[in-house]
Amino acid sequence: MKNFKPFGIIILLLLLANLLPAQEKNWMDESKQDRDKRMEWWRDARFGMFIHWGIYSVPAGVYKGKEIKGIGEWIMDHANIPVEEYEKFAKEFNPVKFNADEWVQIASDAGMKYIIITSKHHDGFSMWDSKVSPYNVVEATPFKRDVLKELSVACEKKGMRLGFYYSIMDWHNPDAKGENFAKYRDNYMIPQIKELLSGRYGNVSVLWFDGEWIKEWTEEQGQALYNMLRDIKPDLIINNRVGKGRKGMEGMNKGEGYAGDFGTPEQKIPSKGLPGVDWESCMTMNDTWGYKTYDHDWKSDKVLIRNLIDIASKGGNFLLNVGPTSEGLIPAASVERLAAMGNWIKINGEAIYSTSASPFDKPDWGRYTTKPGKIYAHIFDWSEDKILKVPAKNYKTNRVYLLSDKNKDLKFEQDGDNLQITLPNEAPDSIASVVVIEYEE
Ligand code: FHN
Repeated sequence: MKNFKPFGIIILLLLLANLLPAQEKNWMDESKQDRDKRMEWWRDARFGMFIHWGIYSVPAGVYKGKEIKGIGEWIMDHANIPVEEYEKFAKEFNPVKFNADEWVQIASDAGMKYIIITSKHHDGFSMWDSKVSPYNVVEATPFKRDVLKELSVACEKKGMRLGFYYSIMDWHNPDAKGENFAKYRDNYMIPQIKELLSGRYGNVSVLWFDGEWIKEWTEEQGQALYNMLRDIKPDLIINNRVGKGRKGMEGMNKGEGYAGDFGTPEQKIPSKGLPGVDWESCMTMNDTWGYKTYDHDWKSDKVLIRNLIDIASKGGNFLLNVGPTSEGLIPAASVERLAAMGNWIKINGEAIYSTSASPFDKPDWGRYTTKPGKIYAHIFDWSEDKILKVPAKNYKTNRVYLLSDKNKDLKFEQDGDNLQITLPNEAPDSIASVVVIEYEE
């Protein structure tokens, strides 16, 4: 053993260790503390903008002169448009009025704290400069601009969080259906998602999957993808549609064995929220996600503002959709409504951001949200007797006031189990007026 070299043996062992399968980290086992830290900005944000934008904004709900029933971004399917025909919309996609700074400004003025945009919807068209496929906004359109890149730069400037929607289902790639699915997954979908997380698109905060219901996609694949993505970007937040988490339940993760960080009720607000899990209701402003020229069924300011309050009172986030036109504009009807929401939030945002679900049952006259030391009563219907009763039994109340008039105290007295607050004669806001009850913790 004259030539015994411990150094050589260590190298040999290291080489052997490399041949063994690496112990993969299961990010779903994360501690509550780590999870709370990662989810903090998202929970505080409460309000985000969903953007459905793609080449479906060119037909905008009309094909061969006929108005096609259903949501705009599904036109390829609903009108049975063959792939080669549908591809032609790319050649007509030239949204010269697109201005990422303007979009981010609209979201910011509305009080939204994050944006989720479709990077690739079910039609398979990529809205960024993807090297995986030429079927993308830079190579296949006269526009030739990287939409996601421009938006990421604009978001970074404004401190707006950005996330990408990605459809697992893909009507364009022939391998995405049937026995070649693994080829699509490994050589197309995953490389594309890696591009999105490469750093070129800034600090991507959320990946928002969809189209997971296809039979080729399983919960196991979803969990593997979830772990792979968190390996790449540990602070990433991923919705439950990365796996089969929305099937039969809106919750996921922790205990239930489903991948994903938050539930995604669509076009609805769960009547009691989803206690114990993070969740986000996504909703359209009219009846379509992708732009349709003839959909004028807009929700009113009142419905939208009250939806935001209702969701916050149940501990959820509101992801409100806009469907920009093929010129690159967010429809005026959406911009007006977002501005109205922003005006309400400018006064009452304190009762939305960083709040938790109501500590009390839902009252007839409105909703509650809460924060340490504060209860916010969002009054929809101003009572005729101008008395607000809050079941604040074991609270030591210090002060009560309206968010619209913070310096003026409102009278209150404890009456048995109820705190009775004397309201002014007129509601300061006909949609929702917020009364703050400050108490000693
Ligand atoms: O089919 C899609 C639809 O087009 C839209 O993108 C919504 C948004 O949540 N998700 C799907 C259906 O669940």
